[in-house]
Amino acid sequence: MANINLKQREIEVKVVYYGPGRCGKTTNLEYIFRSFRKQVTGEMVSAQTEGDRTLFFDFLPMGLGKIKGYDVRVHLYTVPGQVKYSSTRKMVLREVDGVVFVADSLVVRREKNILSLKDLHQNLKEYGLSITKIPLVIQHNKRDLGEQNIPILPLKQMEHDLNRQLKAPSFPASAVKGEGVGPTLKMCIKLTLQSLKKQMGW
Ligand SMILES: Nc1nc2c(ncn2[C@@H]2O[C@H](COP(=O)(O)OP(=O)(O)OP(=O)(O)O)[C@@H](O)[C@H]2O)c(=O)[nH]1
Ligand SMILES: [Mg+2]
Repeated sequence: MANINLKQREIEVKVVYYGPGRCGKTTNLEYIFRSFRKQVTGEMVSAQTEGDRTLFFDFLPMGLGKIKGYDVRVHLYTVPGQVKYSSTRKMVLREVDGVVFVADSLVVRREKNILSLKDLHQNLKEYGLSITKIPLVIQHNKRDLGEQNIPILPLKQMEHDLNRQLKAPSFPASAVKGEGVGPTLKMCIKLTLQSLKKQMGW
């Protein structure tokens, strides 16, 4: 449930970018930081990194203006995708309101995508949340690699692997080019706010 401050009339929702190591979560946030200047309300914080690997999390605050007199803020986070940071991933997911699952289109990452989605499912469950109920968007990232003749998974295959039961809204993307990043974020925010309104009885 979102963090609601009745006195100050502020609502804070948390959106987490989840997915296997190197799928492009941090790259999504970097693009959002550069491209949504109007909505971004502070610096992007990358808490502990090693090269381009996230060891803890990335954080980016955004403001969406007012809804029903409440100042609505969205906090974007990424988890560290590497398998060994399991407990940090779970911690970042605490009190999550919406999730973007970033899948890697590389053929060699097929199994990693599936395992990471299972890990998300399990971690949500441990917080009493359901992957079928939480606002969720799936992003099939790195589509640009196909143009360089690097083997990528057909979208149909990725949808079958990851989304045949969930049937979440999904977007092809290239986070390095910024393609599909905005639509992914906007859809996740839309679903998250819909769910918030429902919870608030609005
Ligand atoms: N070609 C291509 N490369 C990408 C894309 N998105 C990310 N990358 C590259 O993939 C590498 C990993 O990207 P990150 O954004 O750091 O991945 P991450 O998901 O944050 O990884 P962890 O922090 O380890 O979980 C970087 O070298 C990125 O430049 C994309 O859409 N296309
Ligand atoms: Mg990262």
